[in-house]
Amino acid sequence: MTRTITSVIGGTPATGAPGGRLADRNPAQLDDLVADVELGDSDTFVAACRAAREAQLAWADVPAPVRGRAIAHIGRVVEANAESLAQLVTREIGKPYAEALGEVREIVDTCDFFLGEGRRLYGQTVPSEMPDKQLFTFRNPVGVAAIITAGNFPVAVPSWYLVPALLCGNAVVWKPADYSPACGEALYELFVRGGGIPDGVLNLVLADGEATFAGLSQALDAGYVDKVGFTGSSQVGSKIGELTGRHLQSACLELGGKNPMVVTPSADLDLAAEAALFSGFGTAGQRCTSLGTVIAHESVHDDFLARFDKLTQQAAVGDPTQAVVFGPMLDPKFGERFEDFLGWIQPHHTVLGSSATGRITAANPRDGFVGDPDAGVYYHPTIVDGVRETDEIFRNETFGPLVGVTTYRALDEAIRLANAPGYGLSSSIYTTDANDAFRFRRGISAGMVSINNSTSGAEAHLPFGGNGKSGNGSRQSGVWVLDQFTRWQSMNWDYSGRLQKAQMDVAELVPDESFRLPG
Ligand code: UN1
Repeated sequence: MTRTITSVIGGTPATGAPGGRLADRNPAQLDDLVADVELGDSDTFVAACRAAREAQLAWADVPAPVRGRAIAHIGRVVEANAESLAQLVTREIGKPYAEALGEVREIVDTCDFFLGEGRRLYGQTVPSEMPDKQLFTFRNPVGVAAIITAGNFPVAVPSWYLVPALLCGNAVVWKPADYSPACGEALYELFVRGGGIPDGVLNLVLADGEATFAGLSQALDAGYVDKVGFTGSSQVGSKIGELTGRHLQSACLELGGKNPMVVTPSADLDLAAEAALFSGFGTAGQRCTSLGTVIAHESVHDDFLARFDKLTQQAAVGDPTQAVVFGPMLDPKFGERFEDFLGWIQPHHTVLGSSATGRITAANPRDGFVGDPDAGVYYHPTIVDGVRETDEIFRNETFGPLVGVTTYRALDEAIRLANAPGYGLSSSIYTTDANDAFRFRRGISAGMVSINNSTSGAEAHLPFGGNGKSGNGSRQSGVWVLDQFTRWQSMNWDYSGRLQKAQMDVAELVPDESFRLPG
């Protein structure tokens, strides 16, 4: 069944396809047309921001506990639609169904966390330095939030923005990835209908990256946007940071990663290999938290690699509706780019993990492939051993099923290697030595650290985000994201009936500085 989907501005579909039409295909079965998409252009984006601006003040006047109830309703309606939403995620971006269900769960978890925040959105009462005066703090909504998200988590990661942004009283313009528009439309419907969100408070824009950037720039110039949230590549993230910086705004940026896993001599190697398989190849290596490089102590390198290779060779790859470790690339364009990354493999590398490298086809088969490889865009899992610090493969994110492996001698060297690519999203260490664990935590530049767990699988109520090329230090999830979608306002109230001047009219108790206890 193919549906036509469009942007929605102020509750009204924006038809006419000013940005052209797009055939949204199932990457596991390219002849399956998921949706016929009418794309918007930069004007569509601006119009959506204007509609959000018009709706925002009335939404901010809805009491926060009532907004919290809307979030509660959204959580329940997502739960009631979990299977169909997960099926759509699998169909549109090829995420294996079990994982897609987990992704839907992450929306529900996020709603469960924030529904109570509506009754809690605390400010403080603070003592004044003067009598008959009281100080207060309030959290105010920022205003209009423009949210631009990737399609590797087409519904969970957007919910990390939309849920707290709406809860805090902001109006939102959401632009999902151009390869996950159907998931975008479904989530939009669940939020608006399931939450009873008024027209204009949440707007959906389906557009390509260029039109979005131009529209965002115009909307910022027009003063329609107060906050930008972006999940995607470091390259586009830095352009968005530059643009918002010119408007004296700081965007919430969640960017790429080159996430390291250190395997120490005391590690449980079976556990480490299982984690490397899950975080290296789950979602075909297309999570921002995917494992980039294993940094194994030289004494356990061979043993670890043998186990990791065996698990990878045996892993079920293929049709994402079946029980597989990973399915196709999110979209054919990621397959094309992955071919470039495979070009970084050098003669000094040893390649393991599959019966071949490159695209899986009938002519370039993967042993045990589940389904018909020629129907979709599938790639062999690729382990590249012997990577060096100067290699492109070591230094850059390789969005796709590729994991590098290198060695170290002393933990300080492992930490240095782990930080060297300059990202800083997620990281992991396998050890049973508490000193190693804490030294690693202290030395690693990443925003997230796993001890005896993979680099993926962050829970929805801990701060999520990175440093360096992975982001500008903004954090999503839990109470920490409230600082992205509210601004602190301080208020002082003087009821003394006088002008009491701060710092000047302050009483002082006089100490006897010469006092000493009797010797
Ligand atoms: C992402 O890839 O953008 O920790 C987010 C994880 C998931 C979220 C990843 N819960 O892997």
